[in-house]
Amino acid sequence: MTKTLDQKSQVTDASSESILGPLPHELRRHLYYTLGHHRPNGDPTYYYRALAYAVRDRISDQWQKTQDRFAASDSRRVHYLSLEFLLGRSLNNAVQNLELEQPVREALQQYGCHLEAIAEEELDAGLGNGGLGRLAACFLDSCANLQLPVTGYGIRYEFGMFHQHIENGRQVEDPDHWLRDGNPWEIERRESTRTIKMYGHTQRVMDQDGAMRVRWVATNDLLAVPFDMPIPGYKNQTINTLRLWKANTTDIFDLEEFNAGSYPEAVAAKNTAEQISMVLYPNDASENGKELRLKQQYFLVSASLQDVLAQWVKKHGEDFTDFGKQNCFQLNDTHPASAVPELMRLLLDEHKLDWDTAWKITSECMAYTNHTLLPEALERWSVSLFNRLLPRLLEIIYEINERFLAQVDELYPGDVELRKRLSLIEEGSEPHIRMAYLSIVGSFSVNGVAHLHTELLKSGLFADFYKIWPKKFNNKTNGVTQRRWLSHCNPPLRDLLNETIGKGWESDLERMTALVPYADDAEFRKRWGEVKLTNKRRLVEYVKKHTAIEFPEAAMFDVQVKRIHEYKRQLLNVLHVIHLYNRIRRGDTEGMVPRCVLIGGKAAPGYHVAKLIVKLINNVAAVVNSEPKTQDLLKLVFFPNYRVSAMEVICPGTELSEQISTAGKEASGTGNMKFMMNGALTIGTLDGANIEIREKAGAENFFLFGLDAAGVVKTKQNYNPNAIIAADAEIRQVMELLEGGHFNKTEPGIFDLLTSGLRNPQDQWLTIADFRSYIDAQQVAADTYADQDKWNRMSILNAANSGWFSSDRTIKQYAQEIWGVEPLDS
Ligand code: HBZ
Repeated sequence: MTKTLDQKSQVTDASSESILGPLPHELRRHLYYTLGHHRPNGDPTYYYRALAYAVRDRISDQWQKTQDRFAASDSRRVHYLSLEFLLGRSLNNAVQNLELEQPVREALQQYGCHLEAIAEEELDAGLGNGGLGRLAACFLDSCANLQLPVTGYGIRYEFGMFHQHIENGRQVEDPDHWLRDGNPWEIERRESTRTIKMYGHTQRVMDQDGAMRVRWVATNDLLAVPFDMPIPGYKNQTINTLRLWKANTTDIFDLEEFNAGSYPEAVAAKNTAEQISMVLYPNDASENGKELRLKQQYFLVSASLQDVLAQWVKKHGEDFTDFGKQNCFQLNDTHPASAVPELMRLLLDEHKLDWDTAWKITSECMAYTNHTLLPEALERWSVSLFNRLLPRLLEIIYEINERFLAQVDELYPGDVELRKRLSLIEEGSEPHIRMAYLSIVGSFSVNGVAHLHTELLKSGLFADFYKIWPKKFNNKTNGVTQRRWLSHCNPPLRDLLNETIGKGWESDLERMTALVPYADDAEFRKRWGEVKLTNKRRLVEYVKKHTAIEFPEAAMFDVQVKRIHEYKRQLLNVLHVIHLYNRIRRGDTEGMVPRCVLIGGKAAPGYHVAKLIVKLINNVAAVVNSEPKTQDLLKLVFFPNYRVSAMEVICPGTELSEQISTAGKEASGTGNMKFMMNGALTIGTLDGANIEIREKAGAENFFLFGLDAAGVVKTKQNYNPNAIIAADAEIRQVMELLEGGHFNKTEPGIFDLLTSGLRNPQDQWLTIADFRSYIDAQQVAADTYADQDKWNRMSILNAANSGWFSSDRTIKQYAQEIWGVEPLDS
């Protein structure tokens, strides 16, 4: 029966001191009184929302306690600044981490609902593009798991990553209004609102203490309102915080306008301010230089730094002696790089420190992570834009640059070329600020995200800086959280692991090595295969629901899901599918292993070639899937609207993971790690973290192909794709099908841009150079698959050796080697 709220004795789970009733009661209460839904009609969205509130309530006490613990401690604190946090769904993660699965299932029973169906109602929090944003989310999870005092700071975009649907084979974007029905996971904290300045100009004035100080005046101000989201640790009573800022006007009523009778105009101004947190920029590998994007970056940075400083002042007053030792800001790529001049500004202009003191503090607490070597992704902001929007910051950047170049002069007197190369300002008709350089100069740590990537940074892109400050540079190979990416998304495998090696792997993935001996156990290999089959069946249903294509379950499930980009070479994958199709057509099917190829991912809306690749995949799929001869031998689908929650179904059912980027281009990759944990084998190049995956799994358990990074550089000097095509009959036939219009009979010429790119000696991605080697490696994979027992053995060894790729390991390294923070036990 319904119990009263203050019957403490009836609390059944985590929050023993709280005033909460039993979960079934709380679910009903939220359904009736929070949502006003007194006559449940079976609409699952209401159950989802009521359940989310009930679960959030259970988080609340522990959340407060964790924050109190952080505030009371003198430990160094970390602030992870990122323009993106690709969280996905929160409900199941919270239910599992808080050990609420049983009570939740029971509570839902009263309405005849299943947790799985209700969880499907939650919209993904898609506040990120891809790897970089998802990494930030995995990191927060691991920080909470390890009880580290780390807060995430980001933007509460009203519209997250666009939704993708396919029309006539082409990508169409739809807005992602994920907040439409409210967000039960957030709590607004109006009391911590901050004011952000933009535009205006600077003045030099004599302060009361006789010092000359700069004032940034005549600014256009706006407000940053924080919304906190809980980040629950795994069964450890720790709840960390992700603080997301929403932009607002300082005052709805601009008094002057109001008094002049322009009430509507005054209210309309609200729009301009709110635009700043309106939408996530959907580019994952290029900068577009838009003013609104710079506003977003500065908005996040200024609000977050002010927040941290306000908390500092509350505890220590205006004594900043230890601020740099007690705080660390981790910059997730250069997007929040204006944190360097902004912290300087706040310390100089607001807190009245002198330059040397302020600089010592700033460069003691900033750390920068680089995620790309691609030149088009390196951020540069035009000086004139910066000057207009953030005039005070530009002055500070100039001064940082002057002092830095003076240091360079001392080290390398008279080396004018070096001075030019290292300057934070790139000269030219339109001078630009090099944000990566600003980040390096302003930070005590610079890291890459996989071993190869860091080595390439040191020897290439940042070589001059590496020469000056070798100790600043370090590697932190990425990782992913095994809670979401194994335990929660793959219950059949979770159960088998628990039964076989015990439960500890969920917070210590290295324990997976206990599986190694089981690779030699025939009975276990069989069970391993059965688990995979269960997951494949789930994926079959999912694919059928979203594409109407039915994958035969006995086929090899071959998957490439990631953003669509030329360097990731989805095109190479398609060429291979065309090759298999061509073999089938000519009757060369002897010993052919049935294969289902799934490709998914979003193309940046302005990236024409990537969108054309999506179209090609869809067109090839249409032909392949309707050809009677391919029958159950070959299927291709483009999976629409790939996102975090889709990966949670795709990953467990995948057998072959495609990691086929041009060597030297993929900084790390993280999907590769999720697949490995779930027992997929990788076909891949020696790029990013693939190299480490192969080392850990053993070369014999990895399908390697293609040029390595050095080979790529060398091949480019004398690349002749046309000669390769001419000399290889199978490759030639693939090109003939493509160029003959076989996949675009009603739309002649539409793929010419792609085929001429493949044939171009200047093709940066060397697709044709790696094609033969790829075909051969795919054949080895197929031959291996034909021996299921052997395949299962290799699959077990991949999962068993995936411990290194837990983000817990990555975060321990950040904590020890960069941040200098220790766990704060509950
Ligand atoms: O970061 C990715 C890398 O491509 C991938 O190799 C790596 O594993 C991952 C995590 O370290 N980079 C991105 O995802 N980058 C972006 O999404 C991006 C977003 C906005 C930009 C530029 C890049 O303006």
